[in-house]
Amino acid sequence: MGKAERLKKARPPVQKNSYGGRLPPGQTLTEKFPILHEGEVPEYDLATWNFKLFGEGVQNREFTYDELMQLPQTTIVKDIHCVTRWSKFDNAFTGVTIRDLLKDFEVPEGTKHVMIYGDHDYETNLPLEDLLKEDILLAHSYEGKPLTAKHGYPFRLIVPHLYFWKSVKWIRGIEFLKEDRPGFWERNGFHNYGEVHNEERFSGEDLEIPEDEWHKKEFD
Ligand SMILES: Nc1nc2c(c(=O)[nH]1)N[C@H]1C(S)=C(S)[C@@H](COP(=O)(O)O)O[C@H]1N2
Ligand SMILES: [Mo]
Repeated sequence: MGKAERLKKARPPVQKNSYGGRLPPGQTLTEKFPILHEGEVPEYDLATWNFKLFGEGVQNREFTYDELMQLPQTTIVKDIHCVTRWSKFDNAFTGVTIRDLLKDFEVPEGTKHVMIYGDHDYETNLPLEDLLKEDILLAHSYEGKPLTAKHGYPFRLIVPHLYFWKSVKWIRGIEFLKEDRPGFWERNGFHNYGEVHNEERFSGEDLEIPEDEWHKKEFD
């Protein structure tokens, strides 16, 4: 059974408090930081690590780790929401906003979507408009300390308004697309967009169920 199928079968947690609507429907608040991903945690040599912007009609750009660290630095404090039903309030992430990253970059005319790539072979799609919101961050630090390997060191994306599967860990590049294409979870039963307050969890038939499957998993 796939992950989307398992999540659909799980029981919803009792929702006692929505914190004035701040906690999206069907979510449970946690103070821990669960760790979820497919595959192995990558190891890197920062001297050879790189980050790429590419796509049809794009003047490809490549950044080294040092080049990214020299760009303007921003800290955002945001709530995060995982489709497996945990939410965590007030997370401080520091890094480079996508707006700053793309300041001297020409997005080709007609680009409507992007694919975000992370190791190992993870990908997720976003509308370009969402990528360009002011709080979308290429983050290197969490609560003032470098991201741990399991949370995405050296860089991860943070997309606060969508479920956390869109926040690619170990990010390596962004592809600019004229036409939308589903990413990994989007091909495996998850919603194409994933807005948290609308509960856009699954594709296809209407969602039920939550699961707090993260309880069985790792966290820190
Ligand atoms: N490269 C990569 N990024 C990923 C994933 C993954 O499997 N690989 N999983 C996603 C999912 S489903 C979630 S919920 C979050 C979890 O981030 P965390 O482990 O820091 O809580 O990472 C997202 N980013
Ligand atoms: Mo997830």
